[in-house]
Amino acid sequence: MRFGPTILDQAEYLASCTHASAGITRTYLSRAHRKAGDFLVQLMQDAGMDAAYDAIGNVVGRYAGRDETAPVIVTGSHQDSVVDAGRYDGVFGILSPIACIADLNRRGVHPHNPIEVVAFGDEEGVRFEVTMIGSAGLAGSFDPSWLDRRDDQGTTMRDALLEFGGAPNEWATVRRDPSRIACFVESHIEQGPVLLNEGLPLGVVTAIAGVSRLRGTVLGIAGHAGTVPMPGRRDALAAAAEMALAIENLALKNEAPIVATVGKFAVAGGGAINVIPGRVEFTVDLRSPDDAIRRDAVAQLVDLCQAIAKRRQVQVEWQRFFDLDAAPCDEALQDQLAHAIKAHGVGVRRLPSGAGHDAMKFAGFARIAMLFVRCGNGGISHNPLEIMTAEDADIATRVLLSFFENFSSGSMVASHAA
Ligand code: HGY
Ligand code: MN
Ligand code: MN
Repeated sequence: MRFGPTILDQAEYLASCTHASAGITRTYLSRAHRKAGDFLVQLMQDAGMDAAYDAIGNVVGRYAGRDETAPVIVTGSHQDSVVDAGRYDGVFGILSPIACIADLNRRGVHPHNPIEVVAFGDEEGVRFEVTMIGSAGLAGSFDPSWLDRRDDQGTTMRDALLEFGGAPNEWATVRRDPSRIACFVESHIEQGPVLLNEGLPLGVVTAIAGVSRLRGTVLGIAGHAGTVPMPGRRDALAAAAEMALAIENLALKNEAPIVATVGKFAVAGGGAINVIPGRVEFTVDLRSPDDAIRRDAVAQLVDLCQAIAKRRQVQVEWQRFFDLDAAPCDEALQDQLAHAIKAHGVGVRRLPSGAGHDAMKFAGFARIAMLFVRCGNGGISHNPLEIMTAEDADIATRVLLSFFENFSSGSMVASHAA
């Protein structure tokens, strides 16, 4: 195997770039980000790329094309992780293209188009609760008001960037000219069981599900746990818990393809064993490949929670802080990936992505494509049990390399499409 074992070793090193006492947690602009970023800058330079951090903490490596005036193939994924993460989410989509470039460089080969590999500083949104900051920077949707957002220590993104060595006031310099981008292509572990169940190492993504994220705040009346009679309590936690179950039920019972998750749930101030909770905050992440269905489900969710609040004589307020439409992948690019997969003797499987990815940020800005790679352990991800094999890392990298070497900015000739 040319690539697989080395990539897994590199992923192992990146797993050591963590700021958690146990497990893998690497958030945007942390020291762990810096350690991982410095490693990736070196890896890109060793692969023959010009590499450096950009103003907002992305690591960008560029490999010259035979025609330096040709539009750039941009590829990459995110270096940051969720809390207590797996090893490969995001990271594989950085290491695999670097391995491709290193191979081209070793052979003295330059594809027609220049290639840029990007390690996006933030995609998961753990630190500042805004996601895909890095890819938003390149794709022109970075919102400078994010620089005033604070993490749970009260540090603003602006100050964190300055401390990291970034240049917050130069955020606009990161934006690409869309006419100079040939495509954005991202390799990523599937984070689901489809390829595993069908015995396939690779898949071509057809579209990425749209997502809505909201924060609900339930306001009841705090009270003495021992003296307030049960009837008539304005228990914010009990109300919020009923809302969380109603949200789960909405997604479960809906024929339409919807997934909904209450991922964060907290009593304001942490709560106390002998106090009836007066204020509870929780988050909702709702997704669907169909934007109209997603929007309708969010409206239903708000109504359901309002009815629960009314019956329990509490209030519920919503802050909608993230909305991203479903992102279709370019058909011609899908065909080019499918062709490369077929050329390596692997069955072609096209499938949607339930997980969000940096590629979504480029939808409407550039043509996008994604290559999925099989996950083991039932497809589990956002979990330390996330695994992939060296064989799958290897075939995915060989297919991506073939995509780069045969890239055509036009559409594939139909007979070639798999
Ligand atoms: O949430 C997602 O789908 C991605 O992992 N950030
Ligand atoms: Mn993720
Ligand atoms: Mn990811």
